[in-house]
Amino acid sequence: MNAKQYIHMEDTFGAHNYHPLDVVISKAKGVWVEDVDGNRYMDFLAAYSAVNQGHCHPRIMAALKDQCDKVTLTSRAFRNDQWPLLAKEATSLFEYEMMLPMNTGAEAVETALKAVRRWAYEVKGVPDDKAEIIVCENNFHGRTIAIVSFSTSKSYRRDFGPLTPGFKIIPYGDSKALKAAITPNTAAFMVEPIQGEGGVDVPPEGYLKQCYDICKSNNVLFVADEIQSGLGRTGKMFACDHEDVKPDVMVVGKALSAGTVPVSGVLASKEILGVFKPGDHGSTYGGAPLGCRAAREALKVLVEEKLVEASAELGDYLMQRLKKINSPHVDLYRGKGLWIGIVLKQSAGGARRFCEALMNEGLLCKETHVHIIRLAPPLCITKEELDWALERIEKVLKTL
Ligand code: IF1
Repeated sequence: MNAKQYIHMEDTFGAHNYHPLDVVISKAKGVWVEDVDGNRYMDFLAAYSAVNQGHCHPRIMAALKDQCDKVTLTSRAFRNDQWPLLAKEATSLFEYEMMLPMNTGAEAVETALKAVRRWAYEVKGVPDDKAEIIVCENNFHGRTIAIVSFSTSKSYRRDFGPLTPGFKIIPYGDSKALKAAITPNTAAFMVEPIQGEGGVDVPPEGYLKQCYDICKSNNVLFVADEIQSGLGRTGKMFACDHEDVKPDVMVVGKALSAGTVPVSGVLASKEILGVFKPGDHGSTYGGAPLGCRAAREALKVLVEEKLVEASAELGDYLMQRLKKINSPHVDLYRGKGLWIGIVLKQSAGGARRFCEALMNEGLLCKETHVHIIRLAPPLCITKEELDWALERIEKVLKTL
C-alpha cells in the first residue's frame, strides 16, 4: 500500500480526533524516520518528547525483546521482579522516597490529584470534599474528564460536561496570583515548569521558586507536571532543577519509557504516597514487567549517554543559531535546552504552512496554537544533524 491508501484507510475507519501531517511513518532509528514510500525525515518533535533517547534505541530494544521472552504482565495481584528494581532505581535517580507506577501521563496526573486531595483530608485536615487544587491558565495535563475540567482550552472541554469541581485557575507566570488564590482548603498547586501545549512558554525567572516558597509557607503541596519537560528535555533532568526547586510531587511519563510501551509515574514522599492503601488506586498495566524493564533501560541510557548534558549544550547551540536567522516572519524564539518554540508574527499566516514546508524539506515538526512552531528533537541528536536541520529551518523561514 502507498501513503495515499494508508491515509484514506485511516480517515475512513479511524476517528478524526487529530489533524496529522500526511507522512506515513513505517520505520525509525535515532533521530531519523522513514515513510512507507522510502522517504527519510529528521524527527524534530520526538513524539512530544517521548523519544528523548531516540527512536528504537538498540539497548532499549534489546531489553524489551529479552523481557518479552520472560514475562510481560502479571498485574499487581502478584509481584514481579522488575517493578521493585524500577522503583528503587527511579527513586534513587530522582531523589524521592517512593514511586507509584501508571501508564499514560493523564493517569499519572490523575494519581497525583487523588494523592494531594487525600493528603489534604488526612494530613492537612481540610474538611470533607472541600479540597481545592490550583492550576494555571493554558495548562495541558491530559485528556481525562477531571483534567479537561480545568483546561482553559474550549475545544478540550466543550460538551464533555458535567465537569469536575475543585479546581481554581490562575494566570501562568504570576506568583502573586498564586498567593492570592490560596485558602485554608488548598491542597496543592499543580504546574508545568514550562508550558508545552501553551507554546513552549517559559515563565519569568524565579517564578517556580517563588511559587514553591509560597506553597511551603501555606502548607500547600507543589506538584510539578514534568511529563514533557522532564528527563533532560530542558537541559536539566527536570525543568524545576533550573531553579533548584524540589517539588513535593513529581509527575513523569513520556520519555520514561523512551517511546516504547507507555510508562508513567508519580514520585513523592512516604507521607504523600502513603495515603494510598491496598485497593485504593491502581492499574492493570501499571508496574508491568515489560514497561518497568523498558523504563529501567531508558533511564540508564539517559544517564550513561549523558543526554541531559547534551540537551543543555546542543540546545544553547540551536538557540544561538536560530537567533541569527534573519526572517521577516519570526517574532521571537523561546525555550530551554532542546525545546524551542518559534513564535511567528500574525502576518506569517500561521505555523502550519511552515511545518508543511519543513516536512517537504525532510524535517518533521509540529505547530502549536496557530503561530508557534515547536522544535524538540531527540536528545541523541548530533551537532552535524542539528546543522542539517538548521539549514532547512533557515531556508523555510527565509523563503516562505
Ligand atoms: C495529545 C499537547 C504536547 C503533557 C503534559 C500530561 C500529558 C501531556 C505536560 C498527558 C501530554 C501530549 C499529548 C498529546 C499531545 C501532547 C502535547 F500538545 F497536547 F500538549 F506534548 F505538547 N502533561 N502531551 O504534555 O500525557 O496522557 O498523553 O500520556 O493529547 O494530543 P498522556
